[in-house]
Amino acid sequence: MTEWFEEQLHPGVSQRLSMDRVLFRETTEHQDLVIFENRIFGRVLALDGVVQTTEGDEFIYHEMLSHVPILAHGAVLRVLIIGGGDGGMAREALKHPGIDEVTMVEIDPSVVELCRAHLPSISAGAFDNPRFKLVIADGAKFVEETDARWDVIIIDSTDPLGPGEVLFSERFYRGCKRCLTPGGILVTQNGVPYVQGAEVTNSHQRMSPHFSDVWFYVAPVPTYQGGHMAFGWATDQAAHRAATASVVSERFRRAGFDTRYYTPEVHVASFALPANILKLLA
Ligand code: AG3
Repeated sequence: MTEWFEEQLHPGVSQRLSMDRVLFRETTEHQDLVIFENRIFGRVLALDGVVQTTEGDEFIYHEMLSHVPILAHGAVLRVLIIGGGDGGMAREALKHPGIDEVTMVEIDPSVVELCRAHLPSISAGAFDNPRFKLVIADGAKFVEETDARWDVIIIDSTDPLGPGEVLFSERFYRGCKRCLTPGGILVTQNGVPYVQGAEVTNSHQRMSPHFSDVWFYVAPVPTYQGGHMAFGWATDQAAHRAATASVVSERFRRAGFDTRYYTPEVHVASFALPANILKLLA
């Protein structure tokens, strides 16, 4: 009999994926973790009952949350990832030859170890890249204490439940601002607005005191049920969001790698918000 993984993240709806093969299941110090194989999405990582990433659709999320800020900025040397234990975000950021260092601050070392063992296609060697630095720490504390600075900060978090909750607080956004170089960009995983609209409203309110340009951009990620996912965007350099497809395209060409979802045209278009999402901006 097929065993099903059932995600009940939103009251009143659920998403089920067949667990065609369970590769690993464990309760770590921080969360409940399962890695299984599904015939449509390939290997799937779920934490505390919520799908975090799948081999099938991770490219949309990881490409959009890395290449949009990096290519909009145009001169990124250092990237900080908060969360991101599966390594997919680090993999994408490291594709930019101009980036000297990618630091990833993950709270749960077992996510990194287990993804390295059972989901190696996601990190694809990123953890062994000499430009990659892993810090096992609480990201919220880290941004308040470190003396280092980054040009782009990517929040690759879970939803605002459990260990991920502080990563949606005003205090955390203030910490991120503190660690950005002038004109640096903060981007965040900000939920699926159709079913998690309050996350957009809250993050917009909580980022606005610290940044002059706060916005969202969108992409649909099939296993993040409910339509578009929203990504938060915060910077003091308004010109970054206005970077045109031709400017971005020249930077992308120079970076010299291929993508599966990201294109310069999609980059620019992703900042156009549908009316129902615009309405969530306070
Ligand atoms: N973290 C984002 C998970 C969001 C899932 N939530 C949801 N369906 N609303 C992904 C980690 C990938 N590196």
